[in-house]
Amino acid sequence: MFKDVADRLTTAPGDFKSSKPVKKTTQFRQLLQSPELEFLIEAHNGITARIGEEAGFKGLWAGGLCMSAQYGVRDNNEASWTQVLEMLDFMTDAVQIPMLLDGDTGYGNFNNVRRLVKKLEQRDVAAVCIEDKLYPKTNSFIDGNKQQLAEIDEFCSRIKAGKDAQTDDDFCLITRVEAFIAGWGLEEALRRAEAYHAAGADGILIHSALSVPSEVLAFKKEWADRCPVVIVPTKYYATPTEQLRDAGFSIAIWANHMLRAAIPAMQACAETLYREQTLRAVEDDIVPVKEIFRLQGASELQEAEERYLPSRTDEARVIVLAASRGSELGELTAKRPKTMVEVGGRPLLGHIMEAYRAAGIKQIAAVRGYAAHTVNLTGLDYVDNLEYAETGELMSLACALVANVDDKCDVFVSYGDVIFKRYIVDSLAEAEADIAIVVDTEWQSSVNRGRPADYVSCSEPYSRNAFYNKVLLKCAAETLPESEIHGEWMGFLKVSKAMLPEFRNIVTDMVADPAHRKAKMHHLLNELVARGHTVRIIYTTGHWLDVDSIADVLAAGSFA
Ligand code: SPV
Ligand code: MG
Repeated sequence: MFKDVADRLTTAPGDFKSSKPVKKTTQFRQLLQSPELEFLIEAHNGITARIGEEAGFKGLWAGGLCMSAQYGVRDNNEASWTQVLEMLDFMTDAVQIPMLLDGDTGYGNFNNVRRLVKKLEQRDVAAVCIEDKLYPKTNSFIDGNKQQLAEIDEFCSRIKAGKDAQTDDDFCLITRVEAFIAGWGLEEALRRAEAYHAAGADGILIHSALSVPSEVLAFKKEWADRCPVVIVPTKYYATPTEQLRDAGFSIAIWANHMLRAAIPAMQACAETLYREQTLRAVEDDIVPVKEIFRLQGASELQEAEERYLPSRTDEARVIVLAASRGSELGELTAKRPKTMVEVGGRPLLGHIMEAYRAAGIKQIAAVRGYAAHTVNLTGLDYVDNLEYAETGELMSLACALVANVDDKCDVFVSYGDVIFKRYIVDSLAEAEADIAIVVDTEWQSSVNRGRPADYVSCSEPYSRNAFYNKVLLKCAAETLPESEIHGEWMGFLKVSKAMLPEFRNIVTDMVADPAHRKAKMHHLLNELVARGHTVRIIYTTGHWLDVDSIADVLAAGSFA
């Protein structure tokens, strides 16, 4: 029967899809009733639970001593039982193996025990151990002989109430006999164990503070196999495990060893760092950060993100046309191109990069020209248009398309002097079209201010139905009769990966013609339409800003 438990699936923490092959309560009952000596390792939080499971343990002991110690308080019920429950939640979530809670005295009388059992079942805790002392208890290794034991009848009422409260037949209630700890001897220990067994306990934990196993061995000899007997060999640690095995104990609990192992490691690290004031002094003695990530199950989350998040990271890349100086900004662009002019403490190009990243697109290439060496933000790829002084935007686009012939993802194009909100990218990304552009319906303000802009005429003006009707571009120009204008193009263009090879051919074709060396992007749009391609219009309103003047730079600060 035990093989089933050993063969259980172990899964990464945070793995929501994993099924639970064997209920934790059933796993624990199998451990308790196994003819072999089984072992539980102490755990006091999610990560120690995970480490214990990874080491191969088939079960965990959520010990009161270490749980309270990790909170920095004493093992005297200073941590409330609900604070313990909260931690148990993290621990059971982190592992597939069962956990036995050290439930101290049951945190009160019979009524507290039945509520405890109910809550433990809800939290997937497989079993609880309660000890025959009074609330608030104290640790068994502190002044044991001053410890007051519970009345047998009263303690039995806690056991009965706990057993009656469980809804899962496999949930186990272990009772801990503290007679040796309190100095009452073997006879009292046996008398109590008998009463607890009769009250319904699934097992007896017989505890001893001696450095030799004489008390627990004597108990086991008399008790024989009336029910499984659990031990905590903390003080009689030198006892050969064979001796415990031969005596027929059911489970040995290594009750505080994770915390005790961690303490000297943490002390050494803290003392060294305090003294040396450099991380080099400890780096070789500690795990890399990625080991923490591994134990947390970070890779599972990354996989889930790929499954669930609408990430366009691998599906799109961006070309930012950023070669021109922008001489209209005067002194501001004497030593750097417009794309590197700072607004809100960061260059325009930095804002553009952030907006695309916020939309999940991380592959961004900027086409540099004027003062190329000053365009040096980290995290971007760069392509240089060496002829920037004699050519137009279309040549910059051609440079980028030729430099990257990987057509595995859609391409977004935008201008290096236009900042925008992520919403613009999202609406373009969602457009189901081989070629799409974003058009602002508030074109009138550009006309009124007499600013240069790319106006577009479309198959229909903006309306509530425009989205469903698939509006297409008719033409784009810097000047159009107002009666024909339906919007202003801000330079945002998306080309699908399917369309990309042909799109590249059209662009390279155009720039090969000397007449097109200074061509701008709207020339390309018209060429696409002339060649029979449909350019889908995505109408939006606002959420972007074109930096063409000093006044724009100031406005951009507040926009950003
Ligand atoms: C614990 O680990 O909290 C125990 C075992 O109850 S002992 O500390 O030995 O009492
Ligand atoms: Mg305890």
